[in-house]
Amino acid sequence: MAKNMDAYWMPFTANRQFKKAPRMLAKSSGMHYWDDKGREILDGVAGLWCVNAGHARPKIVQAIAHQAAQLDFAPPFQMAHPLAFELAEALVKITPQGLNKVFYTNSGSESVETALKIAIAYHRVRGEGSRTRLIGRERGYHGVNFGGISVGGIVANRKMFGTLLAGVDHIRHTHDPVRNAYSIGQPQHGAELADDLERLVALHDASTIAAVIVEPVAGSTGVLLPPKGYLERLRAICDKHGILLIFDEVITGFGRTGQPFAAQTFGVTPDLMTVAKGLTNGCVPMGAVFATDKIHDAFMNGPEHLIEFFHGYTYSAHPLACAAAMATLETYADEGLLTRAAQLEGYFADALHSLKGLPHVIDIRNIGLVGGIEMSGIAGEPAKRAFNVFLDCWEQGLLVRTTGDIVALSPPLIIDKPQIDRIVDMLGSAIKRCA
Ligand code: PXG
Repeated sequence: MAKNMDAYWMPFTANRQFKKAPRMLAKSSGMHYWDDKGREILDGVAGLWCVNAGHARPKIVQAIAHQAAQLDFAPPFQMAHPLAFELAEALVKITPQGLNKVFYTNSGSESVETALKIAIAYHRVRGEGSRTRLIGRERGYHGVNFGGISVGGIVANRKMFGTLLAGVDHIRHTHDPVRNAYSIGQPQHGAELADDLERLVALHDASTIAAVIVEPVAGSTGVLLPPKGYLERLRAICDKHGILLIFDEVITGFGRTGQPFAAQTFGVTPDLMTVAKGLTNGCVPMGAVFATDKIHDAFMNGPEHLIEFFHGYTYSAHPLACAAAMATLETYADEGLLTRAAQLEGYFADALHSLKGLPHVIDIRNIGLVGGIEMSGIAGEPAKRAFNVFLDCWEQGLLVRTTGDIVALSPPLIIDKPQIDRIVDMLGSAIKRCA
């Protein structure tokens, strides 16, 4: 236990509650954490949707240690190191067709800011500088920086922070429990919600709109799946109006939905794609934006000695992150992890949906190795019921995530069937106890 807990102001945390009853992690390996008292905790959320290959994987650990001794830092502006290029080549082998260019960042939030800036600048370099408007979606989560919370649609993340970016609008979210509750995989109803983009085109005119950003599966807001046909329709409307489509795959990237990327699972290819988390198995902070050749090439004009895109971070393509990402991709390939969620999807879905009928459970949603269990809230105390379930799971030795009154599951992709059963058993008994 830390001696003094005053100085650390914790992110996205109920600080006072935490400091009264701390939950401290001390060690991790494979599917498990251990707390500071030596208790084993089964990881139901891959840390925070990121440790897709499980914890402390040898190749990754060794790669980071080796790299730290070999080349600790390399300035990324007007300089480089070979691993940055090798990693980009390795990445574009698994990205959806056409997304062949990689811009490195250090987090999902930075990937989002980067993608939004690329979109606006792209239209400008090709002579359509009037396209500056950004469209997000209600309930969307795109990180915590100003661009991301502007296109995002989670009210608690927005309301405290003033007027945000100008020129942003939102299409409607796709959550429709009346028609779609307890869907297994993609819900049947709601493709027509994509037409909401036509409403915004009618209001603002396409000539003012740069891009639309959505999560293929909305994660942070509580696991909302795209209705069948929805993403296809969004793609078609973007094409019709010359609007770029950005998929935020920070959560869905690197195998979560059964293919390397959700774009492949759903058969819809965006123009820009943001990733982070599973890129390095969560071991070193790193994010990236994937862009089409067409977008990248539009910037490659003007005098050759001039910088084409005035954007980047001191730690873009950090050697330790590149080493971790290379070893992560190798581990994914060695063990077939980027498609393993597709094999386990049926078993995971059955296990999860067995919780139907438990007290206060009002919906269960799933795809690949992502699950959401929605509960009705305690009257006048939103988010309390799910938080109680979270605490009960922790006491039993299971880590889950909650948002509002929704419990989210996203275990490491190395999970086996008995571990799926254990997660669902512990979660079920927590739900009953918290009824
Ligand atoms: N986009 C998406 C879709 C995300 O899920 C980010 C961007 C931002 O990434 P960084 O690396 O800047 O945090 C995320 C992050 C949760 C939860 O409980 C999810 C995230 C972060 C914190 C909590 O669901 N996702």
